[in-house]
Amino acid sequence: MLIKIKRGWELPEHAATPEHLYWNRRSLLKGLAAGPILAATSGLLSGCDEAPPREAAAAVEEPDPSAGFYPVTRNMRYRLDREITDEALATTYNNFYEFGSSKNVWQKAQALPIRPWTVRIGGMVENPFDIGIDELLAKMPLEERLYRHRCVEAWSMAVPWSGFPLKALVDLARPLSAAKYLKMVTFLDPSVASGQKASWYPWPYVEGLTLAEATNELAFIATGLYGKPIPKQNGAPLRLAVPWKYGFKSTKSIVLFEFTDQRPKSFWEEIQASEYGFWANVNPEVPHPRWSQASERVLGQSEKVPTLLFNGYGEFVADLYKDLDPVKDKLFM
Ligand SMILES: Nc1nc2c(c(=O)[nH]1)N[C@H]1C(S)=C(S)[C@@H](COP(=O)(O)O)O[C@H]1N2
Ligand SMILES: [Mo]
Repeated sequence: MLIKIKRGWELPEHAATPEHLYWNRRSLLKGLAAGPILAATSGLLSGCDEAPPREAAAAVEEPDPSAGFYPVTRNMRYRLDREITDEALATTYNNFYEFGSSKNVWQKAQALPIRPWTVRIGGMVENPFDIGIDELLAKMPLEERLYRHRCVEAWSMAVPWSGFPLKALVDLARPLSAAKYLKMVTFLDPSVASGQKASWYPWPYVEGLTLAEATNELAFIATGLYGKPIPKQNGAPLRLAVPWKYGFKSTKSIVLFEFTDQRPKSFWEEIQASEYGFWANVNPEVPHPRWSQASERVLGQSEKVPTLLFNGYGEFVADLYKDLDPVKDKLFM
C-alpha cells in the first residue's frame, strides 16, 4: 500500500494542553454550570455557532449508577496535538440520528433509559451471553484516553473518553476462529427515539469492524467522558471510539456485539454506499464525493486545521491495511 505515514511522535507535543490547565478549565466549566455568572461570561463561547444552551452542563451531571467508577486513570500512551474540546461543546453538538438529524439533539436524547441496559454478545462465539452494563463495567479494565474525533462532515473534536479496550470485550466473548468481523448494533426503540420513526432509515444503526481492527489497541469502548459516565447524547451507556476512522463508524448506545464471518453492511452504507463505505479510514487526500476532506473545523475554533492521514493514528493502524489496495478496496471511503 502506497501511503506515507507521519508518525504520531512527529506531531508537535508542545501543543498538548498541560494537565493543570485542563483541570482548571474543567472546574471553570463546573463553576459556570452552578452559578449565575454564566450570562456574564457567555462571551467566552460566542463567535462560534456551537454556543451551548446554559442548562447543558447541568444536565450531564445527572446521577448515574456507574458514577462511582469515575474518574479513572489516564493512559498517557494516547496523547493529543491539540487542546481538549470544551465539555459544553462536545456534549451539546452531536450526531445521533435516533433523536433527529440536527446537531442539537442532546435534550431529546435524555429520554433514553440506560438502566437496565443489557448487552448481548452473540454470533460466532463459544457461548453467546447477555451481560448487564454494570456487571460489564466491573469486569473491564477502565482507563481514560485522550482521542481525536473526526466526523466525515469535516468537523472535529478532541475528548477524554473513559472506558476499556474493545479487545478486552473480544477476549471475554471468545470468538470462534471462523469469525472475521464484529458487528455492533444500537438500541431500537422508536417510542423514546423519535428519529427511529422515520421509516426511510434502515434502523437500527449498525456498524462493523474486522476482528483485526477490533483487537487493535486503539479500538476503544467509551463508557465515560470528561471523567464522568458518558452522557446519553454521546452514546450512553457504551459506544465505540475508533479515532482513525470517520466518526460515523463509532456506534453509540450499543446493545449487540455479534461476531460473524460476513462483512456487516453499516447503516450509512445501506443509505449511500457511494459516500459511506465499510472502511471509512480518514485521509485528507481522498475527498468525499460532495466535499473536500483536506481540513477540518475544530469545535470551538474558527480556524480550520489540516486533516491527518488516519486522523494522525497511522503508527498504530497503518499495518492493518498493508495487504489491501487503497483504491480498489476503498480504504478511505
Ligand atoms: N447510533 C448512532 N451512533 C452514531 C451516530 C448516530 O447517528 N447514531 N452518529 C455517528 C457520527 S456521524 C458521529 S460524528 C459520532 C458523533 O459522536 P458525538 O456526538 O459523541 O460527538 O457518532 C457516531 N455514532
Ligand atoms: Mo459524523
